[in-house]
Amino acid sequence: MADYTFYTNPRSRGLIASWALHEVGADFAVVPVGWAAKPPALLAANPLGKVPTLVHHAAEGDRVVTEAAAICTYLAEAHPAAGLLPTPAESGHYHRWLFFAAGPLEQALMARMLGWELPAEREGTAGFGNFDRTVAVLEGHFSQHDYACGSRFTMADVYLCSQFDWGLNLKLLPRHDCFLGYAERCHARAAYQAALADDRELYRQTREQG
Ligand SMILES: N[C@@H](CCC(=O)N[C@@H](CS)C(=O)NCC(=O)O)C(=O)O
Repeated sequence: MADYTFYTNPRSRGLIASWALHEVGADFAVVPVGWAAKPPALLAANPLGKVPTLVHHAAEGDRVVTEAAAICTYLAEAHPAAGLLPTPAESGHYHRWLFFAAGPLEQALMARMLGWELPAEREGTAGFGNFDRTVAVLEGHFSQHDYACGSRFTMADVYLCSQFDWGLNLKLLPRHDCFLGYAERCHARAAYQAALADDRELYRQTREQG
């Protein structure tokens, strides 16, 4: 049995976990998930039935990890030799941008995508405050730094860049040079290319099967 069982679907947030799995060189088995009939084992592990869902078959028993950002950090910690954890000096940036991507950035992008209008008087309550300010914060960082932690790629970039990809592909985020340059640097990673190839192959297979 592989070390990890990975429930995924092509063209979904599953690509984030796949990228992370490739980054750490994990031994994993893919279980493709059809939306209409989800595998009972997925629903037992994650009653929301969401992908990505990862089951780590650890020596002392199975560990379920859900939420793409959590899967990324779990894998970086489980495979420290991959070198994707932050140094103490990078730790502030690492945690800040990971949580920013999973919280304010995802909320801001989702609100924009679904056309949810946030009344100005509720900006103090909403975690992202305001779409334009959220984008400006990111532009401030990436106009000065190549990666989330500064000059070095870490696991935070797998998640943050994936959120950028979503925002850029759906034309939700402005195509600032610093955003495009960041995405290009991250996409040059062999692990990203491997995950993308897997995703395309899975898409081809699932389409063939109807
Ligand atoms: N908070 C979760 C969201 C996962 C999620 O919504 N995944 C979507 C695909 S991108 C899904 O599984 N949708 C199928 C469904 O809800 O039935 C994460 O960050 O991993």
